Amino acid sequence: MINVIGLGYIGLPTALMMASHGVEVVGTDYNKELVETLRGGHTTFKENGLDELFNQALKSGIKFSTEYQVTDMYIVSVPTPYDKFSKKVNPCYVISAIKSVLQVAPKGATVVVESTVSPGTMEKYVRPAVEEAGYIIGEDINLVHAPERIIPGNMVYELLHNNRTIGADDRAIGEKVKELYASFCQGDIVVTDIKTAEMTKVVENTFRAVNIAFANELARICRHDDMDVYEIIKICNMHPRVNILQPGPGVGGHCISVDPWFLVGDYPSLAKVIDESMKTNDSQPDFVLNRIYEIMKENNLTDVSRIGLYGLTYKENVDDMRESPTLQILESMEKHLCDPKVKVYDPFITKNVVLNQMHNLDEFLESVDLVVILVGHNEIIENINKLKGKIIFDTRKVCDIPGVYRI
Ligand code: SAJ
Repeated sequence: MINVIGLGYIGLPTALMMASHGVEVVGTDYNKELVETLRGGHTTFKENGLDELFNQALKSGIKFSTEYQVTDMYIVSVPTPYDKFSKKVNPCYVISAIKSVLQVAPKGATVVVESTVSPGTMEKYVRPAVEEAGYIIGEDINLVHAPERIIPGNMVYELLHNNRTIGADDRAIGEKVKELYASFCQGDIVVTDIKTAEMTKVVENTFRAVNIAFANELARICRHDDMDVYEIIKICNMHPRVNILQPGPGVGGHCISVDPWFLVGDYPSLAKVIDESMKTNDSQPDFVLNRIYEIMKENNLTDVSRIGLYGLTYKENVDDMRESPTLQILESMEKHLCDPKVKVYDPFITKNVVLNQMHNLDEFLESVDLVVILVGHNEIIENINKLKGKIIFDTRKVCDIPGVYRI
């Protein structure tokens, strides 16, 4: 039996995937309400194919609990927040999950940490915590790091098809964990050491962050001299060895906007390109806000309440608002305007989370003159015709109506 600890964005789909491939799984989370929701037959967030996978896993007998189970294999998938000032990872949830595992785990059990951690976290924080608790690593308990790599919006497909990395002290333990993941994963699974596994995960997300920062910087250069950044990137990407990502209103989510800071925090004098890239991405919402003010001026728009921000999530077709560029824009507006009367709408966010939030696309569009597309949800792409007659600022290049403003 496998006990998956932490049933959030990564733990839940992983637990469901294993269960639906014949593995006996108990998912554990300390959040009673979340466990009750799952027991009641409902998923806790929206994701392509998640509900179908959930039903399959239920049929295969997956169980949910607030209790840690007695078993020989644990997968820990709990949040790893980072300290905004020191830029370092805060491994407190990983450590407390492992300490709880130790209280029930039989001798020789394996704990696989899937949560993203900065390189060296297992060595600097997790090992000492286990040893202080009186356990011998490699005898009483085995530690493994198997970072997740799935992208929100396409998690179910990527869980099945992505290649994976497993970092273990002991090759045989690494192979045992590989066998478990191979029960559902059709990609290649590489077994390496723990620190390499930690580093690869952070490097992958850093590569993407730096590439997006490059695209955002190009957007600023092109705006300065009125060039079309999208056309330029499109042509450059026709070169066989160039692959530039897209500029946008900023970088959100809990991965690309966070993980690269771990390297800056740990190697401040070495991680220069990364530091600058993160600063560029973090200042992109303010760049977009200035653009909104410019467009208002150009169109003699003075009534802020006739401006509509479309999209609150960090990217398209997900319901996750962590580090969302829209929230950052609203925060900056608040600083400038005190009470931003701007209207906000997102089809994925049904609860009221910000002021002047609307819950119907038609009503939202009727109430504004300038529509700022901050997230390219399918809904807006399917309803592009409804934008005719509006002033449109499209930060995601999803709308081709003539006269549309771009980043
Ligand atoms: N974004 C751009 N321009 C682009 C692509 C993305 O501005 O061309 C923005 C998005 O709008 C979003 C942010 O970047 O605000 C991050 O979105 P994303 O789709 O690039 O990535 P995440 O954070 O949803 O998922 C990433 C993935 N990492 C890589 O692709 C290297 C995923 O595979 C990881 O599993 C995930 O981080 C994670 O959990 O670490």
